[in-house]
Amino acid sequence: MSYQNILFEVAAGVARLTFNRPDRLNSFNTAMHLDVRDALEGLERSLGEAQDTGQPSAPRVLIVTGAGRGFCSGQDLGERVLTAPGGPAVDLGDSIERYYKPFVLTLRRLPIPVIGAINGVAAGAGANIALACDVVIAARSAYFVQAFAKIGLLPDCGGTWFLPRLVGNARALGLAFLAEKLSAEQAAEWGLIWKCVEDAELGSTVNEIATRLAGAPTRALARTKQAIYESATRTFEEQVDLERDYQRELGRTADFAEGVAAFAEKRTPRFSGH
Ligand code: T3D
Repeated sequence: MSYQNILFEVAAGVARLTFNRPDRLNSFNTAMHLDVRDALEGLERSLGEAQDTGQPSAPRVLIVTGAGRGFCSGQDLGERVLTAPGGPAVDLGDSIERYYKPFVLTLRRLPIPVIGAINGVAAGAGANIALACDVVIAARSAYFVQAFAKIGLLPDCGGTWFLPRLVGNARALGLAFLAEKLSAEQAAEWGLIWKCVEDAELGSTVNEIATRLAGAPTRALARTKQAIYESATRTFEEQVDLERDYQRELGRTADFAEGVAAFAEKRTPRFSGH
């Protein structure tokens, strides 16, 4: 399937979604939202079918990245010019409900790891779409900006949820109020992202991690992702109970049998993802 505003490819178990409006720093207009939605709906369908049928060809990892010098600069403000004084108001809540919310919820819900490959500036919604990915790797020249306060908005796409949890209230409020650039290196030091790598190494690092994850026990990773994200709303005891239930389920998978057999035979496991 080819799209006007994104690239979407699947190869060797790895799906790659590339925001592709480089002249607008990959900001989101409605057409790009629709492309992203279509691609992710297709991906979720194929993952559901793979789970039902045991089909081996479904993607086992998703990479999200941007074309050109930016990752994503959030909402295309060209589509918001009409909200200037005197113009008809655009319902931003509607835009979030229709597009941004389903997008970030899908990234969190996908039963495969999502790698954010942050190739350049991630601003506004773009910064928080990056944080909605499971493993975030940024090029040294990339940076994050909670640009919202500059235009009279608050961090969305989960920003007010991610930031305090990842870096604490003091840094969350500083980032949101001041809308200053946070370098990739500082973001990694603060624990906002997994790691910062040299620009020239972003592609190879991301590909290496994607290849490893595409050969990992996918169902175990899916339950790990779910358990970690769900921990925000559970007590310690509830969480241990959840781990018990998921472990019971994982103990019945082909990948667990393969992992134990490979250990006993002192060889590398070949996980099928089932
Ligand atoms: O509205 C709703 O639906 C509600 C949801 C809102 C979510 C949001 O994301 S609100 C926040 C929107 N985003 C921003 O406020 C960021 C705006 N952009 C910037 O602040 C800067 O562009 C950057 C800090 C990201 C990068 O700066 P710089 O100096 O590297 O690049 P630049 O020159 O500003 O941008 C390059 C071009 O991309 C430029 O166009 P030109 O002059 O070459 O024709 C610029 O206008 C365009 N561009 C960058 N970001 C956006 C954009 N055009 C439209 N919308 C953008 N967000």
